[in-house]
Amino acid sequence: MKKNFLSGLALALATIAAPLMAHAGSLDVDGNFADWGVRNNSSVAGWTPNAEVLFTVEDQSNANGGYLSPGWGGQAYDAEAMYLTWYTKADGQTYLAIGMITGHDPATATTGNSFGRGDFAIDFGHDGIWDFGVLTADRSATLKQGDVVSTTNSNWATGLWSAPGVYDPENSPYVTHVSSGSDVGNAAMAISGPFGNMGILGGSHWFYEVEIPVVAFGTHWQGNNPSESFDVQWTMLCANDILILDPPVANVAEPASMALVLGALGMGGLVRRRKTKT
Ligand SMILES: [Ca+2]
Ligand SMILES: [Ca+2]
Ligand SMILES: [Ca+2]
Ligand SMILES: [Ca+2]
Repeated sequence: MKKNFLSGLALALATIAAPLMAHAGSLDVDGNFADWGVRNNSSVAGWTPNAEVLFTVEDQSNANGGYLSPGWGGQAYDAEAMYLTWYTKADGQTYLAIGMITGHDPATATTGNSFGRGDFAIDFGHDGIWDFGVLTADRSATLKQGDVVSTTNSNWATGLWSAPGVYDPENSPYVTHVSSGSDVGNAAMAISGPFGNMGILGGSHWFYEVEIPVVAFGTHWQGNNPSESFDVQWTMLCANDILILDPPVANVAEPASMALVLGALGMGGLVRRRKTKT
């Protein structure tokens, strides 16, 4: 009897765990995107990740005079694709994972007419205020690569453009890298070496892979799922090209899945009880 109940409970727990993990199996932060389902196989389909991953693709090239929006630079400044998922690990901690592919060499120095890599920016609540930065490079004596930094917009440097095609660094609204703010956590981060065969437009590409413990987001993230909508942005220090991913919270499958699972669990309990009677 007791054994039957325990094996039934284990089965039910496995059923509950399955949809959470299926929504987003945990990833290896190793700079390799195979675990996201992305492939560099010289096809358009290669950009498309596993079904549960939210993503945006904006692959451009040196065509159109290298115009990217809001600036220029062709493949060398092309922000190409962003991927997003979140998952809860066995230790109960939930993580937000970001993947990003760009034609911008992470080793690009900021000097003269060249501009280095920027930070990931997160705006919870869609209010135009960038609440967190995830640093892709050391920005000060205390704010280092991998730090999650609580910010307001005044903590951010901005790019060269005030609007698409309008060179006006004094009035740029496009945030690029964190200059100051409060260190509130540590993300795991890996940046790949160069690779080819991504999509059909050619060029070299690099992959950024980031995993952020959501406890760093404080009240902006409660439990296993985000408690409000948010944007994730990445660009380089000139903001020649900008990727923004806006994951609609309505897309989050967990509440519906959990309802189904809990329903199934209830039914499982009924079946178990009937079996016990007979
Ligand atoms: Ca990986
Ligand atoms: Ca490209
Ligand atoms: Ca682009
Ligand atoms: Ca905000």
